[in-house]
Amino acid sequence: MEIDIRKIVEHFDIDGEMVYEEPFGCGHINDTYAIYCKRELHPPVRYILQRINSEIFDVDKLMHNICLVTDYLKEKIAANGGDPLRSTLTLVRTRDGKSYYRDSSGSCYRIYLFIENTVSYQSAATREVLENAGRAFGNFQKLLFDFDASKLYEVIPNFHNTVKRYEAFERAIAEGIPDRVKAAEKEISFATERKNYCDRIVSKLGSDQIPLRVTHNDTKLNNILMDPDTNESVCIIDLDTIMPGSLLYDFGDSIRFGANTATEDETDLSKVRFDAGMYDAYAKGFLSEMEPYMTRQEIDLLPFSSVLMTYECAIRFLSDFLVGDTYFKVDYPTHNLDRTRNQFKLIEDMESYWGRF
Ligand code: ADP
Ligand code: GN1
Ligand code: MG
Repeated sequence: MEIDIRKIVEHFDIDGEMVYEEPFGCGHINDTYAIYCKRELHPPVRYILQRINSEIFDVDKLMHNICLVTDYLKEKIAANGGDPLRSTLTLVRTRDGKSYYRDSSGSCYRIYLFIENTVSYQSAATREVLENAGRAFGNFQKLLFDFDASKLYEVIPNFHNTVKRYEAFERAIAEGIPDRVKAAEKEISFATERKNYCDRIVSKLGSDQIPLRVTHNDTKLNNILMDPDTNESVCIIDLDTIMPGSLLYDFGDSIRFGANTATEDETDLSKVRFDAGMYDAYAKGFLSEMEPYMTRQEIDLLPFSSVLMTYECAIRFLSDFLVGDTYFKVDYPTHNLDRTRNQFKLIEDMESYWGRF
């Protein structure tokens, strides 16, 4: 579908006149563009425009959550002496004061201020980066510690409910494309052998042992913008999945991505390894912020959460491969199967380091 970006941008209260746009970033869900604008008497300015994936999100609920959370974070950041325009996302309103614009075809768009002089890493960086990422996500949890979780919609119900994810995987095997089911026999067996992992966290969620908290739920390294000179975290982005959940989801998902020696898309599996030093670095940063607030069980489950979140992501990639790639963006027909193999290699490595759980 051809999108007239200029027409969309006209609906927003931006500073300046749009000159051109370019596709931006490597997300699997939304379409992201950098928008370049010229201004009189001031240097040019960029914005981030996103077409929100309304196939998977209820956009009203999603934007409700993002507005509440960013407003709350801005107050806290300012009270702590930080810069609320750089340390969290800032939405640019539409000319009629809304947080997003819906066009006549039903597509939904939002604009954020572009946070300049930052990078987002696509794969394991250095231990220093991982420690800083851990501190950033720990701090994010801490800032949201008193936020009333009941104000947030569960924007994708059961997002990290691994038991439900497994049920969806079983449906994908039963109803998937027969050739694909056959091609993925080995991977299906790998997943089925570990079915007993699925309920270990979700069955205790909401108890004293694993309290329900406000969590980010998509804590990939590329969802943090970092200062390229100091490697300090600047801003946590991609707030689409903020909702009630377990801190273990956030921790484990960061390890899945950040302690992999290769990217999630690497097909040469000899390059895909679990780096325990990266794990330690991330854990050190995360615990430096959050340990006093965590329960014993949460601390004990940190290694397992890394395996579980890798497993859950892998069965989501695998299910999507089986049904014909309807959820994650893919570049070629076996992309989701390759991602699955990559994640399973990582699990094998984690299991040989920690033992089977
Ligand atoms: P997705 O949900 O598709 O992953 P993201 O919100 O994570 O979309 O955005 C995709 C990429 O765009 C990010 O990884 C980051 O590189 C870049 N990005 C997003 N928001 C901003 C921002 N406000 N300033 C600068 N870069 C951003
Ligand atoms: C998606 O939006 P993005 O690319 O940051 C997905 C995550 C997966 C991740 C795997 C809303 O994240 O849950 O872990 O891909 N987000 C959604 O790379 O499904
Ligand atoms: Mg993202």
